[in-house]
This record gives sequence, C-alpha cells and structure tokens, in this order.
Amino acid sequence: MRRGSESTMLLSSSLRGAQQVVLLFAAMSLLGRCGSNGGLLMANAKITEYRWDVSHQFKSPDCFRKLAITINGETPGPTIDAQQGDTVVVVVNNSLLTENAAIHWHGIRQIGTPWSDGTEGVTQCPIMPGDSFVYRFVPGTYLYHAHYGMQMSAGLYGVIRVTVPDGTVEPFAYDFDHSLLLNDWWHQSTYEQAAGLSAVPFVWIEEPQSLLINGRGQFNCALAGATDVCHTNAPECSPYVLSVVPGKTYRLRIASLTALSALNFEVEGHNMTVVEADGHYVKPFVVKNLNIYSGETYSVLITADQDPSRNYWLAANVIARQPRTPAGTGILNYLHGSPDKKPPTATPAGPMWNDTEYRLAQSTALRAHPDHILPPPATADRMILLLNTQNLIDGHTRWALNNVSFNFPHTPYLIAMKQNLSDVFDERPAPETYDYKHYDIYSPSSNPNATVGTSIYRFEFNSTVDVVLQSANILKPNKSETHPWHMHGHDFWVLAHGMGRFDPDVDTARFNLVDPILKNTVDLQPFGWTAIRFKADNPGVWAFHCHVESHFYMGMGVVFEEGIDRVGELPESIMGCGKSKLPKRS
Ligand SMILES: [Cu+2]
Repeated sequence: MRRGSESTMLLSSSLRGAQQVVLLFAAMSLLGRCGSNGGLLMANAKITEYRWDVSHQFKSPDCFRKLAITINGETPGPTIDAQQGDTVVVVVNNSLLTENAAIHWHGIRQIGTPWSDGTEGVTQCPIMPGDSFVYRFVPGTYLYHAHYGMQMSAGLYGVIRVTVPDGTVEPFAYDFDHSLLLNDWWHQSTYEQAAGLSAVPFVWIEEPQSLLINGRGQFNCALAGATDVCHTNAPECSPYVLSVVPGKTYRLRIASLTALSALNFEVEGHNMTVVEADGHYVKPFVVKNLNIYSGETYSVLITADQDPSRNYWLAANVIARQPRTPAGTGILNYLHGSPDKKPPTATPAGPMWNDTEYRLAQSTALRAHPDHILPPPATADRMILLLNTQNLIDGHTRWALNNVSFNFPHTPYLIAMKQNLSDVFDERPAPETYDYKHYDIYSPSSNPNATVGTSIYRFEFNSTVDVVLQSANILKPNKSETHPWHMHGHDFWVLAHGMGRFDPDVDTARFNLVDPILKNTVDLQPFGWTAIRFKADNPGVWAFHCHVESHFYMGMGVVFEEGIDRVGELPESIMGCGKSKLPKRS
C-alpha cells in the first residue's frame, strides 16, 4: 500500500532495499553487532546511522522532577531526519542497568525486515541491560517509541521526519516545516502505574498531571505542596515557542504519543488545513482545531496572517475522557516583542470533551487526496469482527477481544513460528467473531468466560482482510471508551466509522471503496464501530493493538501472521529469551 502513482517505483525500490538489508544484516552478524557499513551499499540510497544510548535521567519537563527514560540524555529523543528510500541504522545501547528495552518504529512497515519492528514478545527478545541492538529500516513515517512494558510513558519516544526524494512535488506548498510532538505526563513512575493495573483490586493511576508539547509543559508547582522537586521557572519547562514570519505558510507535523489521552490541538486564531495523515496525502480540509489520537500523525498548513504584534496560544486539550488535566500550551510568536510572553487571551478550551459526533465528523472527513488514491481491493477474503470489552478475569480488570485478553508469550512469535518451536503460544485459532446479533453493547459485559490467551490470527499470504472493531460498554454502567487501534507492518484503508452495533448484513453497504484514506492508526469511538481493510502482503508476525499504553498492557491487542515461510533468515540479535536461547558458542 504505497503512495498513489509512485506505488510501483516505491515497491521495487523498497524491495531492493529490503534485500540489501538482509544481506547487510548477515554481513553484520559476522562482523559483530556495531559499526558503520556505508561502504557496502551499491545503490545511491543513503544510509544514516544513529547511535543511541538509553538511560534513566532526572528530568523536569513540566517543572516537576521525575526519573525519565531518555535517549542520549533527552526526552523526547532525537528526531530522525531521512529522505524516502534511505536506510536508517539505529544502534540502540541499553544503559538502563536494571531494565530491558525495545524500540518500535511506528508506521514503518519493515518489508523484508520484520525482525526490526521492535515489538518485544512479537518480533524480538528485549534488549538486555548493557547490550545493544541494531535496527535497520527504510523509513516511511513519523514516530518511534518504546515497545516494552510501559516505557513509552516514561519518555522513550520521538519523531521520524521523512522528506520526499529530490524532485518530487507534494500536492501542497509551504515555506517552513516544524514538528510538534504531543504527549501526556504523570509524576508517579510507570512502575507504580503498572503495579496498579495488575493489582486486585485494580488501582487506577488517574488522569495525567500535564500535557507536553515537544517535551515541555507547565505544572502548577503550588499544587505540589512543600517540595524541592518542582520549580516553576526552571528553563527546562519554559513553554515551547513556535516563531513565524508574517505572511509565510508553515507545515506543522503534529504527532501524538500520549499514553492515555485523546487530544484536540489548536493554534489560536489560525485555521489549519489538514493535508497528510499517517504518511498519506489527504483531500485537504480546513479545521479550527484537530482531534488527534495516540499513535496518529498529521500534517497541517497554517498561514501566519494574523496581527503580528501579539502572541497566540498553541493548545492541546483532553477529549473523549472527562478532563482533569490543564491544557498543554505553547506560544506562537511573530518574531515580535517577547517570544514567550503569555497571550492576552484565555487558553482555547477546545470542543466539548464528550462530543462524539464532532470527533466522528472529523474522522469521516479524512479521505485520500484525489491525485493519490490507491483504491482498496473491491472485496475481502475474510472478515474479522472484534468486540472490545472490559472484563474481570480472576479478579483482574482486563481488556478483551471476543472474550480473549492478550498476553505476551516469553518467546517472540516470529522466532517461535520461523523455528517451529512448540508450546510457546496457544496454536488454536483466535476467535473470528462474536454473537453480534445478540450482544448488548450498551450494558456492562456479563460474559463470565473471558480468558487470558496467546492465540493469533493467521492469514493466507496476499489475501484481503476486513477487521471491524466494535466498541462496547465497560464494566461501569453507561460508559464506553475511545481506543486508537494501531497496526504494525501495514497501512490499512479506513472503510467506515459508525455509531451503535455493526451489522455485517447492513453496514458493509456504507464502506467507502472509492477514496478511503490509508492509515496505520485509527480511532474507535465509544459505543461505535470502525471498519478497516488491508492486504496480508508483508511476511512476518505483526501486532495490532490499542495504542493506549495501559489498555495494551491490560490485554487489548491481537497478533497477525502472514507468509511466515517467506521470512528470510532471522538475525541472531533478536534471540536469547524464552525458548530462543542461543546455543553456547565455543
Ligand atoms: Cu484502548
């Protein structure tokens, strides 16, 4: 699923790239794990190598000091800047000392390199303290983050910015390009969060203390009481300032890696034209503010055409959950006066947090750009209905799909399947559907048979698959939640969003087969459904899960396999855990 008319060219170039990657990987195993191999490549594609050291550091991104997980001492980590077709090599050294790690390249399909996806338990063993791991990939979109335990909300994330090859014209024009990474931030450690999620009874972390824009937020230190760990005027938590030249147009690449919150982003007084989503060009539409869910990326254009003598707010507000977190703010400044002077107006409040129709309208407005439509196959070979419920399993609060709550096996699926290791996971097929004619999505789930499991979905290579996500009431009455679903290894077409219960006999008629947008992350609204279609054309094993970190931790995910027999020889560097322990070398 490539971008419009360039599809054939990109396909062949990425396949060539993939072969090179396989070869290089083999070469690298002989040479040792690290080291630059730029000279080995024959094609003109560039290799960019990054060396990252992952470590714990005290940080005060919202003025309150906390232990964070950093890359080269920073959170967010460094931005990866690449051009389409380049190969990126990231050497990740784990200096956490007491903790494993793994980094996922979010939105990058890893064609031919499924072992570089960075998903602990699915595609690789975790990186042990003191060890390093080499990730290689041909990039395609804009995020990276930890995919081990709950390390994402501890600060292990950043942006991948991929530009088009020289000479390629994009379907919109702008003068400058900026990235805005949004996330939510807690003062309690992720260990306390995780322990609470696993506890009986369940202990909820509650809403985040702050929202950050490019790693900066402003917690009200008066709320912290007498403490030496909160300093309102610390330079580390001064607001992010976006400086603009009057009359110029700016491309803002807005990305969300929140652990929990759905957000609405606004540039006060400036409309935004949405032009790109998850790496695909969008039929442009204008919004006053943008809903963005964890794992999504958008490009919007703004023009600096307002009164240049004052500053304006950049504001991120919580939506889809009752907000208990102040807006995350930054400042837009027209190279005039004091760049960080607070604007004279109140912070934009965003839409009503519970206005589902408002959010659904924006989700439905997302269509492929007319000149970059890649139509989906007209029919699907298989349809999977996934009922999203919250269940009590042995006293634990869990999320389940068709009554199965996901648990990682100790040996990654990719290795288990490629090497025919037995007793690693439940080899019975995962449930394909649920009783959609009778299940009451508006009542707390009464299904007492929910289980924790490791079963997966296996697809015939190159087949077309529809997945319909169905949201339902949680354990508390009259409440349903919002879930951003993210697929590894693929982009998918978003065919439709709807409210209420999906009926395959009726609602498939609403599928947009004309100009659906391709994405890797899509929202599922409370008491609603979302239908997607994808081609199972990327050999490997891939996670598909809710991007709310606590939800995935509580079982809200499934695993897909296709074409495992076509996967090349696995590099040894992904092994060493569970049943994949390596034989001792002489
Ligand atoms: Cu969720």
